[in-house]
Amino acid sequence: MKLYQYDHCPFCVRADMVASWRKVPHEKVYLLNDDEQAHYDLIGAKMVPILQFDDGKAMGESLDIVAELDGIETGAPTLDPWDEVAPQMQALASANRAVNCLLFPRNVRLGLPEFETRTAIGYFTERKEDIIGISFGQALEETAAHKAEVEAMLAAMPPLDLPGDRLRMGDVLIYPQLRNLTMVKDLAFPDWVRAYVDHVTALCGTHSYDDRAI
Ligand SMILES: N[C@@H](CCC(=O)N[C@@H](CS)C(=O)NCC(=O)O)C(=O)O
Repeated sequence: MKLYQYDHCPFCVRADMVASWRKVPHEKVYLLNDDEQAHYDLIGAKMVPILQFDDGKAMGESLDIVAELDGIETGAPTLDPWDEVAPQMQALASANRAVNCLLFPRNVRLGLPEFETRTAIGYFTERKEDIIGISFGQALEETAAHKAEVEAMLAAMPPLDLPGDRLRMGDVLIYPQLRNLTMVKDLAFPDWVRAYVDHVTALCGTHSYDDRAI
């Protein structure tokens, strides 16, 4: 089984964390962000994550992939179905543009495998600058303002309990977005967010970006 993904993609992290936590034998494959053909050849769309079975068939959509991975008999427990993270998801959505202004320009500066080529960086930059309506340079210059908005949003976010050693559906939904905020150097996380990200990172064998935050 192969799991095609981008390192920075929160939807991909959903699939990746479940595959790893449930010990599903798989190979992680990082596609170049501008390799449209590779994506189309697999699922007929420019989208990751993609799960490819050993017979060559492939599927997209992170939550469908999570359900598929959760259904595979591995001897490991299945996901805890608890998924009550709507307040936290809504909080993140309310600061969506500020989050994007922080993350998009950093995505291409962290040495991630999907941005190994100049053309991949150019492809992503053009599309994401269109979404935020300003250049990556300007977004970086405005870091202090975007950080302040995101920090205020995080400070007001209702805390989550740690999952213990059984991963919950709610963690699959919220962790990838919180983890990506570790790309932002010295972003002030409430203590519970920091503890939560560190706990789930260890539980799933994923990684944060603390060592290379910008
Ligand atoms: N509904 C999809 C959304 C996946 C998605 O938006 N993936 C992004 C990467 S974060 C993507 O592939 N975008 C197309 C692109 O980067 O060109 C899912 O849950 O899998």
